[in-house]
Amino acid sequence: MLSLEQTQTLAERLDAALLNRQEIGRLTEDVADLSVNAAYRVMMAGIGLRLARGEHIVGWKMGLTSAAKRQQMNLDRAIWGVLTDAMLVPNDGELRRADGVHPKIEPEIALRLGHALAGRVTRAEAWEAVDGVCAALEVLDSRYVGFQYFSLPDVIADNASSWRFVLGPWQAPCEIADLPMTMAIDAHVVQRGSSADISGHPIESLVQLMDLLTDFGISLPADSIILTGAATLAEPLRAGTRVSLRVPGLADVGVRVV
Ligand code: OOG
Ligand code: MG
Repeated sequence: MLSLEQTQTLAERLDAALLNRQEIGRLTEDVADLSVNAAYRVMMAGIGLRLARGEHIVGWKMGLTSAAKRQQMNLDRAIWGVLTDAMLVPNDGELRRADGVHPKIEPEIALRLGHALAGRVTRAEAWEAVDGVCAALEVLDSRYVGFQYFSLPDVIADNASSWRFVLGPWQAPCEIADLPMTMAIDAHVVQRGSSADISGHPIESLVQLMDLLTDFGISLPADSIILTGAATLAEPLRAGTRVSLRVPGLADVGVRVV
């Protein structure tokens, strides 16, 4: 088992990589037996460092909720990470490519909670708690060399590769079971998927998140934002482009990369 001191040291290593935009070797190169649970503790210690710098937790992300992404990363399970206010880019705002190392962008659906949620929930209970939905873009940027981590503990400790996110305008909960999702870079469609590719249904990602968080005694306050996971593979982010996501029934979301 990882001591508190070791947990903190690994979190600081990842945090320094984030701040200095410097790739580092995988944690499991040093700690071969890093477990999934220990990796989540490293992640939370890293979030603690950000909170100490004045950031606030605004939500949670689910990752690897699509079969295509699990296959691409050769990992078999959905994972969660934390979203802070410093990671939020305004809709159609500017994102500096040079602030990242090797960022990639992916199309998602976001949910917002109207009231707090604690413990395991059914799909119906999860949906009842949702008071807003929107199209969203997540920008990933692994802290590991070449965006290669190969193992669940490595990517979990690295806050599930999360870096930035963009939300479309919130709207009242509507049918989101099987919406086409089209991501474009400038005028070129680069990824097409369906909201059904997200855990079968995006609300299932929230059910899974509550399941996973129960093990850590974490509950979600009202107003929490949930990124439910990508519907397709991610695309490299290039300066001088605009990335947009169209989901019929939801308002468009976009970001300008400079
Ligand atoms: C892990 C994060 C995956 C998603 O939406 O599936 C993720 C990664 O791809 O590095 O955010
Ligand atoms: Mg994602």
